[in-house]
Amino acid sequence: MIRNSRLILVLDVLSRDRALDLASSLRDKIDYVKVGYPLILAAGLDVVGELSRIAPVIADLKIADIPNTNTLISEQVLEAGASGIIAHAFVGKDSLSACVDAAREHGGLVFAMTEMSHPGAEELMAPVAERLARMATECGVDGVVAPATRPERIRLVRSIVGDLAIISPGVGAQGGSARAAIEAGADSLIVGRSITESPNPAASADAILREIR
Ligand code: NUP
Repeated sequence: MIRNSRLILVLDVLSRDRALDLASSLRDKIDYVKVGYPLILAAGLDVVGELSRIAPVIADLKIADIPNTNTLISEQVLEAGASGIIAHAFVGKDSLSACVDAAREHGGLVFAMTEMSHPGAEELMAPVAERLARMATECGVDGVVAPATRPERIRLVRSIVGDLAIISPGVGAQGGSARAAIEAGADSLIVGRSITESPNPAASADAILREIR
């Protein structure tokens, strides 16, 4: 269970060695690392297994396909060593449930995307985010992803998902405040560039941890 965890380190870097170095040097400050297409495409799926020996891995492939394809994608990353996966909710209950089923078979967690953190998400995702959060809850996900760039939306999502985990990207590089996101109801912050592109990643991670503790 992710609740009470606080920092998920985003490894959107294109080098396996850099990813492993960052994870190793920050392992005492973080609860999970999150990898997505940039690192997996650049370094190969094996990087998931390598990282999982340092910290639990959330695979952020924003899985969004028909149920059968969602099952195949989920199985690939879970078998490679991921402890959690992120899937889009907008594709529907059957597709999201396929990810939940695959995760259950592998002892992994599923986080559903409700509303993304970038400005463009306000156009089409925000108007349906409450429905997506409700549907995700009905599918039995472990948590949802909600935007630290819009804390009021985290508060709204919290009122819908009850005790499920809320993990929030958008802190720092995208303009969101770590403290505001936690105060609005986020359990964990997903943070990348403001740590990984800092001249002193450890100090930047510490600064975020101080802000939320
Ligand atoms: O809504 C979302 N916003 C977002 O930034 C959902 C995501 N999964 N992400 C991811 O979080 C994004 O793809 C990136 O990997 C990370 C944020 O990184 P950064 O802005 O802290 O560098």
